Amino acid sequence: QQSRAQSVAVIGAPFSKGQKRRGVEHGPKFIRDAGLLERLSNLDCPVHDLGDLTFHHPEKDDTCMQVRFPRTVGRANELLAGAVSSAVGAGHTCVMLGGDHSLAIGSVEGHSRQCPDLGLIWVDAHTDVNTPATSPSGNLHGQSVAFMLKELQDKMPDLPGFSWMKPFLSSRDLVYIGLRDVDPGEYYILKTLGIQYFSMRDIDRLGIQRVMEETLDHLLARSQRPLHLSFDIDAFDPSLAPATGTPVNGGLTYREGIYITEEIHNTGLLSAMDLVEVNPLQGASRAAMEATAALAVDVIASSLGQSRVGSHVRVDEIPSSK
Ligand code: 4U7
Ligand code: MN
Ligand code: MN
Ligand code: MN
Repeated sequence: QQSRAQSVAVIGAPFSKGQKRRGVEHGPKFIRDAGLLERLSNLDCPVHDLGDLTFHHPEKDDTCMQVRFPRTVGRANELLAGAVSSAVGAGHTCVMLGGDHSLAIGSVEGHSRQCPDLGLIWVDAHTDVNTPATSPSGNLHGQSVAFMLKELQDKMPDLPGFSWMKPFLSSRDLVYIGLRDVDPGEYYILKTLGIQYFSMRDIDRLGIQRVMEETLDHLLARSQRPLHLSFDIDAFDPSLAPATGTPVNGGLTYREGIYITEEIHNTGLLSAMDLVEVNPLQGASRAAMEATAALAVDVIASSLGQSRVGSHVRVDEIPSSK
């Protein structure tokens, strides 16, 4: 196990215009209220809370090629990309609290400005690789990866709000884990680009240990490189993470989710991460909401080194009771 006392920067992104349900903009406050900073203070690294970004929503933002709120989402991601780039440039491991998953566009783009060779691990029930033309919903949180991939460049229209960026990631630099709801157009893209993925069925067959071995082997076998983890809370089973906008049955167990993040931490290469799609207003009860937020805190803490056997907190002796 690696142990480097890298500093951590937390950036809140209270934003919801990549999808239709209200509430996901309260994610950052909700995850902080569940004790995130206190938990991270137990790890052996300094933590800087950079607060929440303030997004300015244009007054008029008409749908363009079926895409909803292109200018609002584009500009929000431009702002986020700058913030993530500065945090990583300053030497921090950057933690972005969403907000909906369209925010990964800015988070990963900003990270890649500092680390052009990064590898991306996308933990999600969904592939989020629809293009505007394949999207069944028009929601940008289901299209984030399509904006990143160089191989899809000629399938992407020039949308208002997105002129600040261009595709920066190759399909071989991406691995999906947890898939179980993939649209027809997305499946075609997955197959034709040969993207590495592990669906819930693959996890059933191989076990999570083998899945992580193959994931890290795929991204790191040729050379060590910075990793970006984009974790959509809906990767977990809805019984564990009910407070989210697009739950899908048959998701990750608690132990599978935490094993994924422990293995990523143990590479010593995690350089930025996202925790997105926590929507407190989608929880059926207060308890459901709080369980989802507590799970998000566990995912982040575990990605940053919290260990199930407690080896991240040091004790030097057994206190004497004599
Ligand atoms: B999330 C969907 F059609 N594929 O494109 C779409 F099923 O960030 C869902 O993973 C996308 O939560 C879910 O709208 C986006 C739909
Ligand atoms: Mn460690
Ligand atoms: Mn997602
Ligand atoms: Mn999802």
